[in-house]
Amino acid sequence: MVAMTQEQEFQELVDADQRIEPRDWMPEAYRKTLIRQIAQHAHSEIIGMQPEGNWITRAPSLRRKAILMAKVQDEAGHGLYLYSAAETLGVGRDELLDLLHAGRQKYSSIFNYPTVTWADMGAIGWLVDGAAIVNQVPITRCSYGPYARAMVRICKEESFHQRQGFEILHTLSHGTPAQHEMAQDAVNRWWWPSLMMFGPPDDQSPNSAQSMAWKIKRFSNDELRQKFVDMTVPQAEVLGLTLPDPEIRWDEAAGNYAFGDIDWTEFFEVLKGNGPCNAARMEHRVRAHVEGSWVREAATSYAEKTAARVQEGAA
Ligand code: BYC
Repeated sequence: MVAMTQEQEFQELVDADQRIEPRDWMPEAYRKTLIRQIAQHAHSEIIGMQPEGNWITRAPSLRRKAILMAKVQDEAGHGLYLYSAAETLGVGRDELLDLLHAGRQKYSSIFNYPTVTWADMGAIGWLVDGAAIVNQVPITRCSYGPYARAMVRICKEESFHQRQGFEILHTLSHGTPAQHEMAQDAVNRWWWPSLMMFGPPDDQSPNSAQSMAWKIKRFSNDELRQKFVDMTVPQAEVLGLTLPDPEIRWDEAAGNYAFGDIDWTEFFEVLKGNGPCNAARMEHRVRAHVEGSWVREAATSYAEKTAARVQEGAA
Protein backbone atom coordinates (compact mmCIF):
# COMPACT_ATOMS: atom_id res chain seq x y z
CA MET A 1 0.00 0.00 0.00
CA VAL A 2 1.32 3.44 -0.89
CA ALA A 3 1.54 5.74 2.14
CA MET A 4 -0.52 8.92 1.86
CA THR A 5 1.23 12.26 1.96
CA GLN A 6 0.32 14.69 4.72
CA GLU A 7 -1.48 16.76 2.12
CA GLN A 8 -3.59 13.79 0.98
CA GLU A 9 -4.47 12.92 4.59
CA PHE A 10 -5.49 16.52 5.17
CA GLN A 11 -7.72 16.56 2.08
CA GLU A 12 -9.31 13.27 3.17
CA LEU A 13 -10.25 14.81 6.50
CA VAL A 14 -11.73 17.83 4.75
CA ASP A 15 -13.62 15.64 2.25
CA ALA A 16 -15.06 13.63 5.15
CA ASP A 17 -16.33 16.90 6.72
CA GLN A 18 -13.98 16.59 9.70
CA ARG A 19 -12.85 19.82 11.37
CA ILE A 20 -9.26 21.03 11.14
CA GLU A 21 -8.05 22.33 14.50
CA PRO A 22 -5.13 24.71 15.27
CA ARG A 23 -2.61 21.98 16.20
CA ASP A 24 -3.41 19.79 13.20
CA TRP A 25 -1.07 19.75 10.23
CA MET A 26 -2.33 21.96 7.40
CA PRO A 27 -0.90 23.06 4.05
CA GLU A 28 0.78 26.45 4.26
CA ALA A 29 -1.51 27.80 1.52
CA TYR A 30 -4.59 26.76 3.57
CA ARG A 31 -3.25 28.63 6.59
CA LYS A 32 -2.48 31.67 4.44
CA THR A 33 -5.87 31.81 2.77
CA LEU A 34 -7.64 31.46 6.13
CA ILE A 35 -5.56 34.28 7.61
CA ARG A 36 -6.42 36.42 4.57
CA GLN A 37 -10.15 35.76 4.78
CA ILE A 38 -10.52 35.84 8.58
CA ALA A 39 -8.44 39.03 8.85
CA GLN A 40 -10.49 40.70 6.11
CA HIS A 41 -13.62 39.61 7.90
CA ALA A 42 -12.38 40.93 11.29
CA HIS A 43 -11.31 44.24 9.75
CA SER A 44 -14.76 44.57 8.14
CA GLU A 45 -16.43 44.19 11.52
CA ILE A 46 -14.44 46.97 13.16
CA ILE A 47 -14.44 49.34 10.17
CA GLY A 48 -18.17 48.58 9.92
CA MET A 49 -18.65 50.30 13.28
CA GLN A 50 -17.90 53.68 11.68
CA PRO A 51 -20.87 54.23 9.33
CA GLU A 52 -23.32 53.30 12.10
CA GLY A 53 -21.38 55.01 14.90
CA ASN A 54 -22.01 58.16 12.85
CA TRP A 55 -25.71 58.05 13.88
CA ILE A 56 -25.51 57.15 17.59
CA THR A 57 -25.71 60.77 18.73
CA ARG A 58 -28.48 61.53 16.23
CA ALA A 59 -30.78 58.52 16.71
CA PRO A 60 -34.40 59.74 16.73
CA SER A 61 -35.29 58.34 20.20
CA LEU A 62 -33.68 56.91 23.33
CA ARG A 63 -34.91 53.43 22.35
CA ARG A 64 -33.34 53.69 18.88
CA LYS A 65 -30.12 55.02 20.39
CA ALA A 66 -29.83 52.15 22.91
CA ILE A 67 -30.45 49.58 20.16
CA LEU A 68 -27.91 51.17 17.81
CA MET A 69 -25.27 51.33 20.55
CA ALA A 70 -25.81 47.64 21.31
CA LYS A 71 -25.48 46.79 17.62
CA VAL A 72 -22.24 48.73 17.18
CA GLN A 73 -20.85 47.04 20.31
CA ASP A 74 -21.79 43.66 18.83
CA GLU A 75 -19.66 44.51 15.76
CA ALA A 76 -16.68 45.18 18.04
CA GLY A 77 -17.31 41.81 19.67
CA HIS A 78 -17.40 40.10 16.26
CA GLY A 79 -14.06 41.68 15.47
CA LEU A 80 -12.65 40.25 18.72
CA TYR A 81 -13.87 36.70 18.05
CA LEU A 82 -12.45 36.85 14.53
CA TYR A 83 -9.04 38.28 15.50
CA SER A 84 -8.88 35.52 18.14
CA ALA A 85 -9.70 32.90 15.49
CA ALA A 86 -6.91 34.33 13.27
CA GLU A 87 -4.48 34.18 16.22
CA THR A 88 -4.95 30.40 16.41
CA LEU A 89 -3.21 30.32 13.00
CA GLY A 90 -0.06 31.86 14.46
CA VAL A 91 -0.51 35.51 13.54
CA GLY A 92 -0.76 38.35 16.07
CA ARG A 93 -3.60 40.85 16.26
CA ASP A 94 -1.06 43.72 16.23
CA GLU A 95 0.42 42.36 13.03
CA LEU A 96 -3.00 42.18 11.36
CA LEU A 97 -3.93 45.70 12.41
CA ASP A 98 -0.60 46.98 11.07
CA LEU A 99 -1.38 45.31 7.71
CA LEU A 100 -4.83 46.91 7.65
CA HIS A 101 -3.42 50.34 8.48
CA ALA A 102 -0.73 49.99 5.81
CA GLY A 103 -3.47 49.18 3.25
CA ARG A 104 -2.05 45.67 2.73
CA GLN A 105 -5.18 43.85 3.88
CA LYS A 106 -8.71 44.57 2.75
CA TYR A 107 -12.05 45.11 4.46
CA SER A 108 -15.49 44.80 2.91
CA SER A 109 -16.25 47.21 0.06
CA ILE A 110 -19.64 48.00 1.63
CA PHE A 111 -18.19 50.17 4.37
CA ASN A 112 -16.80 52.71 1.93
CA TYR A 113 -20.23 54.26 1.37
CA PRO A 114 -21.59 57.16 3.47
CA THR A 115 -24.55 57.04 5.88
CA VAL A 116 -26.36 60.25 5.03
CA THR A 117 -29.78 59.83 6.70
CA TRP A 118 -31.28 57.91 9.63
CA ALA A 119 -32.91 55.55 7.11
CA ASP A 120 -29.41 54.32 6.25
CA MET A 121 -29.40 52.57 9.65
CA GLY A 122 -32.43 50.64 8.48
CA ALA A 123 -30.97 49.86 5.06
CA ILE A 124 -27.67 48.69 6.56
CA GLY A 125 -29.45 46.40 9.02
CA TRP A 126 -31.84 44.98 6.45
CA LEU A 127 -29.56 44.70 3.42
CA VAL A 128 -25.95 44.66 4.69
CA ASP A 129 -26.59 42.43 7.70
CA GLY A 130 -28.99 40.41 5.57
CA ALA A 131 -26.23 39.83 3.01
CA ALA A 132 -23.79 39.08 5.83
CA ILE A 133 -26.09 36.34 7.18
CA VAL A 134 -26.44 34.69 3.78
CA ASN A 135 -22.66 34.75 3.36
CA GLN A 136 -21.81 33.72 6.93
CA VAL A 137 -24.27 30.94 7.78
CA PRO A 138 -22.36 28.52 5.48
CA ILE A 139 -19.12 29.53 7.25
CA THR A 140 -20.49 27.88 10.44
CA ARG A 141 -19.67 24.69 8.49
CA CYS A 142 -16.22 25.87 7.39
CA SER A 143 -13.48 23.22 7.67
CA TYR A 144 -11.44 25.28 10.13
CA GLY A 145 -12.88 24.76 13.64
CA PRO A 146 -12.18 28.12 15.34
CA TYR A 147 -13.56 30.13 12.38
CA ALA A 148 -16.68 27.95 12.12
CA ARG A 149 -17.38 28.19 15.87
CA ALA A 150 -16.87 31.97 15.97
CA MET A 151 -19.43 32.25 13.21
CA VAL A 152 -22.23 30.53 15.16
CA ARG A 153 -22.61 33.34 17.66
CA ILE A 154 -21.95 36.03 15.06
CA CYS A 155 -24.79 34.73 12.89
CA LYS A 156 -27.24 34.76 15.83
CA GLU A 157 -26.40 38.40 16.45
CA GLU A 158 -26.53 39.32 12.75
CA SER A 159 -30.01 37.87 12.62
CA PHE A 160 -31.13 40.29 15.35
CA HIS A 161 -29.37 43.14 13.48
CA GLN A 162 -31.19 42.32 10.28
CA ARG A 163 -34.57 42.41 12.00
CA GLN A 164 -33.88 45.73 13.68
CA GLY A 165 -32.98 47.22 10.28
CA PHE A 166 -36.17 45.81 8.77
CA GLU A 167 -38.18 47.30 11.62
CA ILE A 168 -36.62 50.77 11.16
CA LEU A 169 -37.48 50.70 7.44
CA HIS A 170 -40.98 49.34 8.06
CA THR A 171 -41.69 52.18 10.49
CA LEU A 172 -40.37 54.81 8.06
CA SER A 173 -42.05 53.28 5.06
CA HIS A 174 -45.44 53.43 6.81
CA GLY A 175 -44.83 56.89 8.28
CA THR A 176 -45.20 60.30 6.62
CA PRO A 177 -44.57 60.68 2.87
CA ALA A 178 -41.21 62.31 3.68
CA GLN A 179 -40.22 59.34 5.89
CA HIS A 180 -41.28 56.89 3.18
CA GLU A 181 -39.18 58.78 0.66
CA MET A 182 -36.19 58.72 3.01
CA ALA A 183 -36.50 54.93 3.38
CA GLN A 184 -36.79 54.45 -0.39
CA ASP A 185 -33.77 56.68 -1.03
CA ALA A 186 -31.65 54.66 1.43
CA VAL A 187 -32.66 51.36 -0.20
CA ASN A 188 -31.87 52.83 -3.64
CA ARG A 189 -28.34 53.69 -2.49
CA TRP A 190 -27.53 50.47 -0.54
CA TRP A 191 -29.02 47.84 -2.87
CA TRP A 192 -26.25 47.54 -5.47
CA PRO A 193 -23.32 47.82 -3.02
CA SER A 194 -25.00 45.05 -0.95
CA LEU A 195 -24.96 42.74 -3.98
CA MET A 196 -21.25 43.52 -4.42
CA MET A 197 -20.51 42.34 -0.86
CA PHE A 198 -20.60 38.74 -2.12
CA GLY A 199 -17.46 39.37 -4.15
CA PRO A 200 -16.70 39.32 -7.89
CA PRO A 201 -18.62 37.04 -10.28
CA ASP A 202 -17.51 33.40 -10.16
CA ASP A 203 -15.54 33.65 -13.41
CA GLN A 204 -13.50 36.52 -11.91
CA SER A 205 -13.02 35.06 -8.41
CA PRO A 206 -9.44 33.78 -8.22
CA ASN A 207 -9.75 32.27 -4.71
CA SER A 208 -13.07 30.44 -5.02
CA ALA A 209 -12.06 27.11 -6.56
CA GLN A 210 -9.38 26.33 -3.97
CA SER A 211 -11.41 27.69 -1.04
CA MET A 212 -14.34 25.49 -2.05
CA ALA A 213 -12.12 22.42 -2.37
CA TRP A 214 -10.87 23.14 1.16
CA LYS A 215 -14.47 23.75 2.34
CA ILE A 216 -13.62 27.20 3.62
CA LYS A 217 -16.31 28.35 1.21
CA ARG A 218 -19.36 26.12 0.76
CA PHE A 219 -21.08 28.11 -1.99
CA SER A 220 -19.76 30.32 -4.77
CA ASN A 221 -20.09 34.12 -4.73
CA ASP A 222 -22.81 34.05 -7.40
CA GLU A 223 -24.79 31.29 -5.66
CA LEU A 224 -24.90 33.27 -2.42
CA ARG A 225 -25.77 36.50 -4.25
CA GLN A 226 -28.72 34.72 -5.88
CA LYS A 227 -29.91 33.36 -2.50
CA PHE A 228 -29.81 36.89 -1.11
CA VAL A 229 -31.87 38.31 -3.99
CA ASP A 230 -34.43 35.51 -3.64
CA MET A 231 -34.76 36.17 0.09
CA THR A 232 -34.90 39.97 -0.21
CA VAL A 233 -37.37 40.60 -3.06
CA PRO A 234 -40.43 39.34 -1.10
CA GLN A 235 -39.26 41.24 2.00
CA ALA A 236 -39.18 44.48 -0.03
CA GLU A 237 -42.83 43.90 -0.90
CA VAL A 238 -43.73 43.56 2.80
CA LEU A 239 -41.84 46.79 3.47
CA GLY A 240 -43.73 48.60 0.73
CA LEU A 241 -40.44 49.63 -0.88
CA THR A 242 -39.06 48.93 -4.34
CA LEU A 243 -35.61 47.67 -5.26
CA PRO A 244 -33.81 49.95 -7.74
CA ASP A 245 -33.57 47.38 -10.50
CA PRO A 246 -36.26 47.34 -13.25
CA GLU A 247 -34.98 43.97 -14.42
CA ILE A 248 -35.97 42.08 -11.27
CA ARG A 249 -38.60 39.50 -12.16
CA TRP A 250 -39.52 35.97 -11.19
CA ASP A 251 -37.90 33.52 -13.62
CA GLU A 252 -40.22 30.52 -13.68
CA ALA A 253 -37.80 28.25 -15.55
CA ALA A 254 -34.85 29.00 -13.25
CA GLY A 255 -37.00 29.01 -10.09
CA ASN A 256 -35.43 32.23 -8.85
CA TYR A 257 -35.47 36.00 -9.35
CA ALA A 258 -33.58 37.35 -12.36
CA PHE A 259 -31.84 40.67 -11.75
CA GLY A 260 -29.91 43.29 -13.74
CA ASP A 261 -26.18 43.63 -14.34
CA ILE A 262 -23.96 44.77 -11.49
CA ASP A 263 -21.54 47.63 -12.18
CA TRP A 264 -18.30 45.74 -11.50
CA THR A 265 -16.23 48.78 -12.47
CA GLU A 266 -17.57 50.52 -9.37
CA PHE A 267 -16.71 47.47 -7.21
CA PHE A 268 -13.10 47.27 -8.43
CA GLU A 269 -12.68 51.05 -8.02
CA VAL A 270 -13.83 50.78 -4.38
CA LEU A 271 -11.36 47.90 -3.86
CA LYS A 272 -8.59 50.08 -5.25
CA GLY A 273 -9.36 52.70 -2.62
CA ASN A 274 -11.45 55.02 -4.78
CA GLY A 275 -14.84 54.62 -3.08
CA PRO A 276 -16.59 57.66 -1.54
CA CYS A 277 -15.31 56.99 2.01
CA ASN A 278 -12.14 54.80 1.73
CA ALA A 279 -9.78 57.59 2.80
CA ALA A 280 -12.01 58.80 5.65
CA ARG A 281 -12.48 55.28 7.04
CA MET A 282 -8.75 54.56 7.13
CA GLU A 283 -7.88 57.98 8.51
CA HIS A 284 -10.39 57.54 11.35
CA ARG A 285 -9.20 53.98 12.10
CA VAL A 286 -5.53 54.93 12.26
CA ARG A 287 -6.26 57.98 14.43
CA ALA A 288 -8.35 55.89 16.87
CA HIS A 289 -5.53 53.33 17.04
CA VAL A 290 -2.89 55.97 17.79
CA GLU A 291 -5.07 57.78 20.32
CA GLY A 292 -5.87 54.47 22.02
CA SER A 293 -2.24 53.42 22.44
CA TRP A 294 -2.24 54.49 26.12
CA VAL A 295 -5.06 52.00 26.84
CA ARG A 296 -3.06 49.14 25.33
CA GLU A 297 0.08 50.21 27.24
CA ALA A 298 -1.84 50.46 30.53
CA ALA A 299 -3.47 47.06 30.00
CA THR A 300 -0.11 45.43 29.17
CA SER A 301 1.55 47.01 32.19
CA TYR A 302 -1.32 45.90 34.46
CA ALA A 303 -1.12 42.33 33.12
CA GLU A 304 2.66 42.25 33.70
CA LYS A 305 2.34 43.57 37.27
CA THR A 306 -0.44 41.12 38.08
CA ALA A 307 1.60 38.20 36.70
CA ALA A 308 4.68 39.33 38.71
CA ARG A 309 2.61 39.55 41.90
CA VAL A 310 1.25 36.03 41.35
CA GLN A 311 4.81 34.78 40.88
CA GLU A 312 6.04 36.60 44.00
CA GLY A 313 3.20 35.06 45.98
CA ALA A 314 4.11 31.58 44.70
CA ALA A 315 7.83 32.00 45.57
N1 BYC B 1 -14.97 43.74 -0.39
O1 BYC B 1 -11.51 35.46 -5.09
P1 BYC B 1 -12.52 36.25 -4.36
C1 BYC B 1 -20.43 42.58 8.13
C2 BYC B 1 -11.62 40.59 -2.65
S1 BYC B 1 -18.81 42.25 7.85
C3 BYC B 1 -13.62 43.81 -0.43
O2 BYC B 1 -13.95 35.95 -4.63
P2 BYC B 1 -12.75 35.20 -1.66
C4 BYC B 1 -20.88 43.68 8.98
C5 BYC B 1 -11.08 39.30 -2.08
O3 BYC B 1 -10.62 39.48 -0.74
C6 BYC B 1 -18.81 41.53 6.23
N2 BYC B 1 -12.84 42.88 -1.05
O4 BYC B 1 -12.21 36.19 -2.78
C7 BYC B 1 -20.00 44.32 9.83
C8 BYC B 1 -9.96 39.01 -3.06
O5 BYC B 1 -8.84 39.84 -2.80
P3 BYC B 1 -7.47 39.28 -2.13
C9 BYC B 1 -17.53 40.92 5.87
C10 BYC B 1 -13.49 41.83 -1.61
O6 BYC B 1 -12.04 35.50 -0.40
C11 BYC B 1 -20.41 45.43 10.55
C12 BYC B 1 -10.53 39.49 -4.38
O7 BYC B 1 -11.55 40.44 -4.05
N3 BYC B 1 -17.77 39.52 5.55
O8 BYC B 1 -21.19 41.92 7.52
O9 BYC B 1 -12.74 33.80 -2.13
C13 BYC B 1 -21.73 45.92 10.42
C14 BYC B 1 -11.12 38.39 -5.22
O10 BYC B 1 -12.29 37.81 -4.63
C15 BYC B 1 -14.87 41.70 -1.57
C16 BYC B 1 -16.75 38.69 5.28
O11 BYC B 1 -15.61 39.07 5.28
C17 BYC B 1 -15.63 42.71 -0.95
N4 BYC B 1 -16.97 42.67 -0.88
O12 BYC B 1 -14.29 35.60 -1.51
C18 BYC B 1 -22.62 45.25 9.58
C19 BYC B 1 -17.16 37.26 5.04
N5 BYC B 1 -15.19 40.56 -2.24
O13 BYC B 1 -7.83 38.98 -0.68
C20 BYC B 1 -22.20 44.12 8.86
C21 BYC B 1 -16.01 36.32 4.87
C22 BYC B 1 -14.05 40.03 -2.66
O14 BYC B 1 -7.12 38.02 -2.89
N6 BYC B 1 -15.41 36.42 3.58
N7 BYC B 1 -13.02 40.79 -2.31
O15 BYC B 1 -6.51 40.41 -2.27
C23 BYC B 1 -15.83 35.76 2.48
O16 BYC B 1 -16.82 35.05 2.51
C24 BYC B 1 -15.01 35.88 1.23
O17 BYC B 1 -13.75 36.39 1.58
C25 BYC B 1 -15.65 36.76 0.13
C26 BYC B 1 -14.66 36.87 -1.03
C27 BYC B 1 -16.93 36.10 -0.38
C28 BYC B 1 -15.96 38.17 0.65
